[in-house]
Amino acid sequence: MPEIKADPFAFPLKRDAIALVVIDMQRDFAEPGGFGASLGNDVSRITRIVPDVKRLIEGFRAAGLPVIHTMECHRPDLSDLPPAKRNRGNPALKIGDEGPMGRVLISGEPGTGILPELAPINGEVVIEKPGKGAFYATPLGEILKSKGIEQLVFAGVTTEVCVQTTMREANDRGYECLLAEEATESYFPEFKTAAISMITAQGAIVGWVASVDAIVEGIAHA
Ligand code: TIU
Repeated sequence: MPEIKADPFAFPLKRDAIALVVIDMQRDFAEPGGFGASLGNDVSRITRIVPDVKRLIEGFRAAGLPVIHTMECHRPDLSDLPPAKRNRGNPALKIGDEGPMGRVLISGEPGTGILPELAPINGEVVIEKPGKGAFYATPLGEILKSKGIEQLVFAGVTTEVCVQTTMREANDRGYECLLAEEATESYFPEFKTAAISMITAQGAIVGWVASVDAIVEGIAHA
């Protein structure tokens, strides 16, 4: 079986059953005036990974493998937004409020959209998710099943919140999970480091981590 050089040990690649999941590379997390900034975060940390995420996406497209995008967002009537989530963190702009990029994290608003450099192309699945995890209250599980996917590569933001939550959900559902190290980021560098340690500890208890180069090379040459 082909392998991808990874931590804590080589990732056993199933070339016909792997997909990329790009988590929440949305303007609301990466641009001033969005949700991430309203929570008091330095969003420039997020924009810096865009070239690496792009390289990974292009590697999957070139290999003819599925790319799935997620967006954290809610219905305009807020019926899928628990008050406990709306009120959490006391942000300057709450989810659903009118901000400089439209209503914060609401489906269809400009700020909720994926960064233009990383925009989905025709045929790629886009999952709108009301939670931090991409399996909760979404069709992701059924879509992966219908495509015969058994392994998932993860990129996107933030490493310890939506990426780690989704990796844990996927791991419990039987998927082998591989995180692309330079293609994920946190507002807190120490949280990214800690999340990667938690994921890969105890013999890859949640999953593996590898460089973008190792992943792109692995899927290209398998
Ligand atoms: N996508 C995602 O991670 N949503 C968050 O709210 N993350 C934070 O780190 N705030």
